[in-house]
Amino acid sequence: MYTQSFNVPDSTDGSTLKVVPPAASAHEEALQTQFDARIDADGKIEPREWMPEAYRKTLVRQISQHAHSEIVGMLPEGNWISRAPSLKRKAILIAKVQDEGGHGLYLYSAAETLGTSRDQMLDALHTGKAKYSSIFNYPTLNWADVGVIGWLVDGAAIMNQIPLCRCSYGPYARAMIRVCKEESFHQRQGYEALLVMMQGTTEQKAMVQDAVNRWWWKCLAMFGPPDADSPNSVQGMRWGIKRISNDDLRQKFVDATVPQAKVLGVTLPDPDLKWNEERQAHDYGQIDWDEFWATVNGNGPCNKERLGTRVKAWNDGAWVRDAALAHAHKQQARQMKEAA
Ligand code: FAQ
Repeated sequence: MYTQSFNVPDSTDGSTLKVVPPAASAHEEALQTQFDARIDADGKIEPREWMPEAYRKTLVRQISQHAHSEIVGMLPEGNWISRAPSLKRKAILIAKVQDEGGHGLYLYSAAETLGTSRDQMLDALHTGKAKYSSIFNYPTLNWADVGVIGWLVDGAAIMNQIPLCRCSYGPYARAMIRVCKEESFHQRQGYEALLVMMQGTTEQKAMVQDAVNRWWWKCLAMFGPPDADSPNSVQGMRWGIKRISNDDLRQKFVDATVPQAKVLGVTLPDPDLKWNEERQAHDYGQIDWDEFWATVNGNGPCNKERLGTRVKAWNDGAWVRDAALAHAHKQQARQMKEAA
């Protein structure tokens, strides 16, 4: 399983050079030098400190996409709360989905420290301008999908997120520590639910295998495009935002998951999956990147449904926001009257 103890060192081949665009004035140049030195020393950048505009924009993009993924990610599993097979599983699932909502809130708060409001970020999500993880645009067809999301989707999410606990932007790094602890628990609960099903009837075992077949390749694609086609990676790594490349994380996920699949008793749906003695890693087959990009660009099986549900939730909640604002205004007016 993945825990906080999973970590790998940064590259030692000199590729961590933090190159940034040229500064506009002598003053800015000095600030830029300070910023570069902090990044090179693996220090943290905090909200009120000077940072290059491109660094700020990259962080808002990544953290807001991450926050959107968490709240859209509540939907596929949320569909099963009313159909959970027992009270115990229902209570666990409610708590898990609620945790994902909480992750969204920490992440929106971290992104707000960069000067973009939550309303702006949500507007970008609702109007289809902002991305969220491709993985949440696929349907959850049977109860085993809930276990497989915990095992594989949360497993992939942790693999990607543990290095983010060392991200150079302080609020994002600190938010990720708690998120990873909770995701690690989610991953274990998904695996445990599947272990139970795999000790059950032939039909239950078939449900687990079917869910694994449908989610495996989508989980590999979650890590993002191959390094050679990843436009944001080089700069993200130079700035200490990203610590490990998309392909390297994908490989670590494959290598960690193969023995888990064996214990569970399922087959990972890839005839090319095999141990490579020379690389000391598993070889695996071709990911369907056309399908990935179609999904990222809004044409996956559930994109419209997911976005529609989020927009409806936002509209339905308008009266709560209005009431909270009206209450805050009343309190402020009362305080001003008392102070006068
Ligand atoms: N889906 O140049 P790169 C979770 C986009 S949380 C959609 O490699 P970057 C918890 C990418 O944004 C899961 N779009 O980009 C949970 C970029 O587009 P842009 C989310 C994707 O930023 C579990 C373009 O492709 N986790 O699961 C995807 O360097 C269970 C080029 O890509 C995070 O967000 C994708 N899969 O690396 C909840 C972690 N991959 O923005 C409920 C933080 C790439 O230029 C239930 N984010 N794209 O228009 C990251 O680590 C990075 O942003 C990556 C992408 C690795 C996702």
